Amino acid sequence: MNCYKNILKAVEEKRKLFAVLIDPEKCDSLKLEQYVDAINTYHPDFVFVGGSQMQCSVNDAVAFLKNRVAIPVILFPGNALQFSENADAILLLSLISGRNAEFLIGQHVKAAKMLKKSSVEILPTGYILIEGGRESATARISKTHPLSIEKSDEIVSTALAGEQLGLRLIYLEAGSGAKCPVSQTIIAATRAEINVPLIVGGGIKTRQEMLSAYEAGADIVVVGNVLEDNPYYIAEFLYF
Ligand code: 1GP
Repeated sequence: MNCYKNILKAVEEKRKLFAVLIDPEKCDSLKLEQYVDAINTYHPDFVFVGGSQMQCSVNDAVAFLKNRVAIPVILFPGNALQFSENADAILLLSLISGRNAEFLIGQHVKAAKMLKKSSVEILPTGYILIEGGRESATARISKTHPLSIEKSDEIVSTALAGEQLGLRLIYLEAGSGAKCPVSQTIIAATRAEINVPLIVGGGIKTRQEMLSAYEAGADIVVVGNVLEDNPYYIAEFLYF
């Protein structure tokens, strides 16, 4: 399976994609079973696994999921230690909205040799943190400031620079549990300038918010927080 090719194919066919984000730190085995059941019932396109806590271990959760779901399991790592050989792919996130070298390239240097040896598909991703109405774990841990929603030009230029550097996906992130998801204006302005697939996440709680993101030009919408209490809430997004 080649995840990137499948994403490009979906974009070409104008098929919107949906990813469920699971933070293993916030799940016991019963909750993971519920996620599996909900995923196998409502068929999202991907499951992303990761958390922003440094000590978060993803290996067990990835192995558990790989044995039970047919969709790609993609790592969404908070740092270089969050790796599992069992995953199908890894979003190799460079936090291009920030100026903390550790999250721009430092963690990547630490992981580079391990990634080269592994068969996990690498998805180089420009990760852009945008104000979401409250301080996000990403901002706190990376010690970077999110880009201001008042400066959509800066957000667009950051995305464009990421694409020019060769990053193959751009991720507009309002932060997990954001009060306000990334606005349609910002998504549309970014979409108008870049050609690579666009991921949008952070604070998306309703089907309407998901549809707004798609309408503005998101190719992949990511939802995590709102499913944590009840994974079957996936139906809100995928049961038509
Ligand atoms: C966070 O973009 C993801 O990194 C998803 O955000 O948890 O708010 O859905 P939520």
